[in-house]
Amino acid sequence: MVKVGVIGGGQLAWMMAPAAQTLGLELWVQTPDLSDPVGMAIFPQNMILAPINDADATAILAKQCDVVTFENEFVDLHQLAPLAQADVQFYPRLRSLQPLLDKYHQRQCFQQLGIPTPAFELLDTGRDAGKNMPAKVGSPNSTQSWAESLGQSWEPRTTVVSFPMALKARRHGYDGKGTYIVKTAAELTAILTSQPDTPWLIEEFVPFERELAVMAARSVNGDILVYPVVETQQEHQVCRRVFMVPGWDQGIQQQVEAITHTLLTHLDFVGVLGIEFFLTADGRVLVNEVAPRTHNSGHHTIDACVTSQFEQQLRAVTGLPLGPVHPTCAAAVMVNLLGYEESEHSYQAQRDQLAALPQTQVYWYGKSVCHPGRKMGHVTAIIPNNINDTSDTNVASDTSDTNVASDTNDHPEMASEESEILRQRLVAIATRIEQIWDGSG
Ligand code: AIR
Repeated sequence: MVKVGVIGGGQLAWMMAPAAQTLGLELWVQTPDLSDPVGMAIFPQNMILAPINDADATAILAKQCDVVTFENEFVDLHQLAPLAQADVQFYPRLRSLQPLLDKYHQRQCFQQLGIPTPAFELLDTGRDAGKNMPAKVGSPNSTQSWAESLGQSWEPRTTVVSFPMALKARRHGYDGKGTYIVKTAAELTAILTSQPDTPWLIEEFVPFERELAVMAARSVNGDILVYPVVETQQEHQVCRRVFMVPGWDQGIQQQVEAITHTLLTHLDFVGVLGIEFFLTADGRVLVNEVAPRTHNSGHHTIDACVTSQFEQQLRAVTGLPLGPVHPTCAAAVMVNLLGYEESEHSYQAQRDQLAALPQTQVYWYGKSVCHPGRKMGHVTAIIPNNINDTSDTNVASDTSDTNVASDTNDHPEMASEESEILRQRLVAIATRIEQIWDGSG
């Protein structure tokens, strides 16, 4: 039996477990805690309990496995390099990950490849390279603290990026952590002061029409498959909803496909990769970020596409042929169950109510603690291929007077009226799911 090691044991690893079973693979996972989500799906003896960036633990994991893959970016490539030299097979390869783990390096990579991306630069606060504190911090001659001087006089040192801007931690940012939309020098100062050791990147704020995403996979022999383009909606920089609706304008589809092929081929990537895009009012597609792993923008593929992103990842890294990526339904929506309070509740009543909705699957990650914005689970609802089957209409009509009304703007990027109707049905379903989850109805 082929054994696959996964570095990381969160929800993404957890959702790989059923796919591993389908493919007859054995899963091993390196994760800090027995109670991490993957612990619900694999035997404790298949868990190496250690921090994600502990390369000694990865060596132990690798000894058990034929191939090692990833479910997050929090690894230390320098530490892993000797393992790769000693013939541990990492997929994606470490050299494919190298340009992607640091958001500044990602942007440079896009630029070199001619892939459109927002203007960006390093945040130059006059510090020594690689450090975030300015050279003069604590200097006895200085009457102002660094933060004060920054707040009063800070200006970007080049003209590339100005306020409003996106401020991003170069590494370890995810699910809204480490990303801020900053409008003033005072806001910037407050953030930098609270996180003095973080290296930052700043980017032009793009007034996008919509955010799009795509999942794609590349096999060991270089085959590439691209899943249908989805629309994503974020709240406080955390993904909240993902819509899979057919009928995107052909020009958009082509730009997305071209970017995806360029990137996967250039990186000699093996595995699944997620790309997030901004769609501008004039129909241009800019790459926002790339995740070299399965991604929240692909959770719907479990219920709405022939091959889930999790099965695809395992197929790619074990040298199996990629599975078909086309939809099995007319349209789908994925809604994240984002924590809205500090608690240790299991939210059983809400989960039961969500599970009773038609054409709906609930995924609960089993996290013991809930924090605001934390991804506790997700729900996927589909509209079946027979779109006249309106068994979800009771949901739609329940909510017709709420958020739906605020989301009826024209949607010119959609090729047909039918697509727009499907999207509106999904918006109604998503609204109902959110009302049940956080009691906002
Ligand atoms: N993850 C990794 N990068 C981005 C995300 N969302 C997933 C992985 C990781 C988990 O989120 O599955 O293990 C961590 O979630 P949390 O809630 O513990 O921070």
